[in-house]
Amino acid sequence: MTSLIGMEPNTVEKPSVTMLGLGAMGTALTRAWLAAGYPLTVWNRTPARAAALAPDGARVAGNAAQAVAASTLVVVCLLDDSAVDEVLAGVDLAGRDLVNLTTSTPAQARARAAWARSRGALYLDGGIMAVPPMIGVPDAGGYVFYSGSRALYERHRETLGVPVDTTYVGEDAGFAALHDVALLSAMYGMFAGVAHAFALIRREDIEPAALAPLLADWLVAMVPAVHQTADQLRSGDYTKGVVSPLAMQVAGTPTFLSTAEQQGVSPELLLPYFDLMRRRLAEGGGEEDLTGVIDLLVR
Ligand code: FVH
Repeated sequence: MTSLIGMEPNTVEKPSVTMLGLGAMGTALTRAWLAAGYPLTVWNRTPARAAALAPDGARVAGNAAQAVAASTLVVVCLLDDSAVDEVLAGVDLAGRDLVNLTTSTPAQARARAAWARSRGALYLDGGIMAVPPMIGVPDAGGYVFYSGSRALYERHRETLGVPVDTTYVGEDAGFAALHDVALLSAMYGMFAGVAHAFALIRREDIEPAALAPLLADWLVAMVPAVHQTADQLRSGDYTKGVVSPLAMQVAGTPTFLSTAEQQGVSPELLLPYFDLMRRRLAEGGGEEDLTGVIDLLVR
């Protein structure tokens, strides 16, 4: 007979979760909770997506109101804010802990928090920093920004952390969305630079696969500069620790533009940033880092 000495039977009941929205992300989240033994009630506009989860143990609700009634913790992961409006219109949210993982703007998140409060629900907004294959994979590096009710976050922290890590960024319900969009905006800026770099070699006898690791290593080497930017913004001294002054960098911009022209590549991704660099130089920021550009962006 197998000895149970030293083994804790898994007697702690896991809290039940209601999931509204079973697209790629909602399904991945649901599967991770089911795999960890959480009782799940699910609903989706297209019923087949909910039915597909029943064999794995999900209880399929007939409509959104029934799903919401099934658990205190209600997680919403829909396409956009107007889908949230449609799905939750007329649904009784009193006493529910509403966690909205639908991508939204900070203003939409704040309005949704007030809307939830007016219906007697606590509200937490989430910004997902992961793609579906990263969900349920502990070392994949994904996480969700949460903001809004700290009490709600603390109450469900363990459950919310099952599919993917969590990072709480404050009581302001708009902060999760703001952090989400800030990081993704930086990502798009980086992808724009990567697109320009590949375009430069496109017609040459250089394998993209040969450039890729050089590009990746260079970007990784440059990334720590964000800490110096933050330090300069905090102190207000944009010349602190400068290695490559703005004047020198602006002097180099014709080389980038001429190279683009010679390679038959449009400079349209670089020009807006170069224009801002020149404007800051004209204002007297020649000895500074690139940090002054930020002040030109903030209207
Ligand atoms: N997938 C990703 O890579 C990103 C990663 C970062 C975070 N996003 C955001 O997550 C939200 C959901 O994204 P998703 O990937 O699950 O999106 P879809 O697979 O397109 O599923 C959309 C679900 O929303 C339902 N839906 C859409 N409109 C309505 C509506 N008017 N009424 C009711 N439900 C609606 C849709 O239902 P159905 O088409 O299956 O009937 C899906 O359940 C999103 O905010 C991303 O920005 C994902």
